[in-house]
Amino acid sequence: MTAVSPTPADPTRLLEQLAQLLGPSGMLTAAGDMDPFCTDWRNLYHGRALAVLRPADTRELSEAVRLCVAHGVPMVPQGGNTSMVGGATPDDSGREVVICMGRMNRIRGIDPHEMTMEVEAGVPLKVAQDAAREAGMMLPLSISSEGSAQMGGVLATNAGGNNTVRYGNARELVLGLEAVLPDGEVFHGLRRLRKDNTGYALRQLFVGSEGTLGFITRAIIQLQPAPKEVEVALCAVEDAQGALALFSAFRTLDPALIQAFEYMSGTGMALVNELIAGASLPLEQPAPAYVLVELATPRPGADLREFMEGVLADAMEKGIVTDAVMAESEGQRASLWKLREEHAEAQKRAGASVKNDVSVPVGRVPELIARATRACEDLIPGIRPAPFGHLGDGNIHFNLVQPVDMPADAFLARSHDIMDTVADIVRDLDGSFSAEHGVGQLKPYMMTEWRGGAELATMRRIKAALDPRDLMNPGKIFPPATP
Ligand code: 2HG
Ligand code: ZN
Repeated sequence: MTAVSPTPADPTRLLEQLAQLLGPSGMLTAAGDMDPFCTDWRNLYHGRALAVLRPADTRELSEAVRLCVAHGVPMVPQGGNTSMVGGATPDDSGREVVICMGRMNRIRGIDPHEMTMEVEAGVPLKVAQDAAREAGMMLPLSISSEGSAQMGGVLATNAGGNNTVRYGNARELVLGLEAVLPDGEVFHGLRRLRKDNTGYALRQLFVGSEGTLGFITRAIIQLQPAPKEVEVALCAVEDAQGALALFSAFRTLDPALIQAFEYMSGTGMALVNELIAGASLPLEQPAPAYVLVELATPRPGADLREFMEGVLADAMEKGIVTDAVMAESEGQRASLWKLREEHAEAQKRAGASVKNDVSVPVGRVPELIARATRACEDLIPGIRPAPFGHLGDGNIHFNLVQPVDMPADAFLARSHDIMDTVADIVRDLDGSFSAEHGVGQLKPYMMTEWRGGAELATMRRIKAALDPRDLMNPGKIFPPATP
């Protein structure tokens, strides 16, 4: 890859051209206005930008990219700015432009026969979900940040979330894509075909590329039938072994009914109870760990409740589940989900925390949790392991909250020790160091060790072929190349 020339000697000309192209509502240059776009959700990264661009459509975006390339100015794509790994935050050089997709926010159509939705990149996930629901269908992707996260970012990061266990990651939902390439050319792949075996599936290159190969601008999403029956239960278990046994009990009987299977530690749940208004545990006693299970079917009259009750009764008899509550109404379902969805927010309020978004083969989750808990407690006495997440996918957010009596800075100074400690165990269990949050600017240093050799070399060759001057979201995914 050729290094980018430093800041254009004088960016004034570029800024004039961009202002002319995008108009007053399409560009911000005052530091105060740009601040929210230069800081990530976790408050880990504080960058600076030359400008924040807000194109209104694909043509404007394509033109803006051509101008930036002509001036050698790096571009950072940004959707809802909910990245957990600083993937959408500029560096602190002040020479990058942030390009936000928020004005490209139309749902362009829903087809009930194909069960597809065509969305622009800036549509918030929640808005897309609601539109699918109003049309009698479901967009089967659900993440804690869905109110802010936008479809373009969800796809660019191959988001996972709560429904992956049944419907797959964002990648599995995409039939077609339109993207603006790093040179400004438009990639027209907005096809809506189930079958299209015509060479490389290029759309999949952009999914999970974290904005390093261009901007996703539009997509065709496969929807699913709306569930007619839904049952949600919160179960108390002794440990992750119990949670896994419960997962197997449901899976053996009918895997197609499991819409979500989420694990939560007692520590994490206690933080939610304490720090989130309106959240309260509906069980008599706090437990060492919990499972939230959601079953759903589009078939009316399927006796889902009876099925759930049967599995839970059997699990209680075997001592796998020690207590359980099933939601009786949509309101109660939402209350149970709140206990799970607010984990990230509660941990943010509890002080400094270190996140490990890891995955292992599902049968190894109990070992992961037991070993990583011990190792982290040995490393920093008083540390509060609060693992939770998508047990059904083997994806655990092995998060650690600072000890109560340790200053946040001192704790964060140990972040890499903690991440390395967890990573060693994950590697030993044949897992991944980033299950669903991506690599961003937080974890490129792990790529060489985990994805080195031919794998990283191939990624670099693809990147260099599409973006030879490394102008698209530089510093994300890739560690600096060693000479
Ligand atoms: C979730 O599952 C998100 O709620 C956030 O992926 C996880 O805060 C986290 O580590
Ligand atoms: Zn998650």
